[in-house]
Amino acid sequence: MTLRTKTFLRIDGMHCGSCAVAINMLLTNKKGVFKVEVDFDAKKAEIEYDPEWVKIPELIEAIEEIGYHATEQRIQGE
Ligand SMILES: [Cu+2]
Repeated sequence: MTLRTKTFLRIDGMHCGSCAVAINMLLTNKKGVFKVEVDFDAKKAEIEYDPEWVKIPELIEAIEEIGYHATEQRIQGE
């Protein structure tokens, strides 16, 4: 069975569009991540993933490892 969940991360420390591309590639290569959209202007990443395969703290750690700061944004009412 495949679960599909969507979450948003706030990402600090991006300087330009290629930072966003680097984060996008990093997350897209993770097992269990289906879709990533990183918005440099909004300092935000939208991630669709399977929580059975990958946990958000794991993704946050990977982002921190390449030098950015990420925090999960809980969607209100969900
Ligand atoms: Cu950059």
